[in-house]
Amino acid sequence: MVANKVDNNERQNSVYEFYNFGLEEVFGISSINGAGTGDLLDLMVSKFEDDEPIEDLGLPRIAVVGKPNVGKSSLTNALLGKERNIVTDISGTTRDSIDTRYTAFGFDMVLVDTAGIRKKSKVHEDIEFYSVMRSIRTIEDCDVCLFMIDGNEPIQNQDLSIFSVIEKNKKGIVLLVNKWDLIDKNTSSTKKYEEAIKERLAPFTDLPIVFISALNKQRIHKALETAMEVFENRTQKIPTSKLNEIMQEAIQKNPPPSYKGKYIKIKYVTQLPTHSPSFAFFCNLPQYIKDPYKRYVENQLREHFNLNGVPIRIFFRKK
Ligand SMILES: Nc1nc2c(ncn2[C@@H]2O[C@H](COP(=O)(O)OP(=O)(O)O)[C@@H](O)[C@H]2O)c(=O)[nH]1
Ligand SMILES: [Mg+2]
Repeated sequence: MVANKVDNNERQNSVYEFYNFGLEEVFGISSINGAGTGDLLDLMVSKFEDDEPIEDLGLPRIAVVGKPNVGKSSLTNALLGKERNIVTDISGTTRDSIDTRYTAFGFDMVLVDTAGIRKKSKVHEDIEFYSVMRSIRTIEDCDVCLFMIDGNEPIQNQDLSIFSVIEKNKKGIVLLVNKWDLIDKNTSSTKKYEEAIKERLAPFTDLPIVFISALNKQRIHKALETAMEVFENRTQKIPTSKLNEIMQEAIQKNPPPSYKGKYIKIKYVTQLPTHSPSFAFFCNLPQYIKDPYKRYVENQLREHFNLNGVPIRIFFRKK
């Protein structure tokens, strides 16, 4: 099927991309370096192609992701109101991510708990390697990630690596700061913590943050509500007329700087028919539009439209 083919190519590309930007750093996998890496990745991708989709009802897929022991399984268990056998402390065991349809309190979604993304100095066995890759696949296969960190500690490099995977895959993000029950609220305000996190997540800081306790079931429904808001933001289609009305004004206020005496004219903008919001700006000399201007355009889009929790793509194309 053609559609499948595209998906698989996308998946393969993102696997390669991920490998390039720091598989080793995140997972400590050094054993697949060197010659034959491409072959191994090909093999791995073809393995994924054999896997059957567990359930495809077209429901929003909300995945709980984060490093080991942040409380992912505790959250899914708290929401589902039952203990399921996915909490594991046994070193070397591997589990698939588990999909559960969640229909309580007016929600209808697939809740996905992932096996932990483990940091290890070396991963020898194939099965462990596949398990690590499944965590990436969990991110690739979902719509919105409940990206969970531990409120007891500053955000870690491993957290940031997971955040990059989500962002690079343009998935919706809700940041969940868990174990908030353990925090002495007198000395640590949410506001301070929020500012500190955003500093580390920059430049992508237009995302909702929910402080929760999976243990005490505090604000766990708020977490899901926020995930659904991000889902809506991510699937919205902005009418071209509205988009142009707003963005032309922003462009007029601050036009792209001319380059070597050449005047750059942005003629119109349209949202592309992609899964996550992408915008194409058509102009005479797209090659002369630099990053600072791209950032300006992105900030303007975020200011005028609700793209909270949604990484976006912006293209400048010749017209
Ligand atoms: N105090 C506190 N402990 C929590 C909370 N959520 C999870 N934990 C504990 O953190 C540990 C790891 O939780 P688990 O759900 O297995 O984490 P996972 O590896 O991300 O799935 C367990 O001992 C949990 O009881 C929370 O909100 N508050
Ligand atoms: Mg778990």
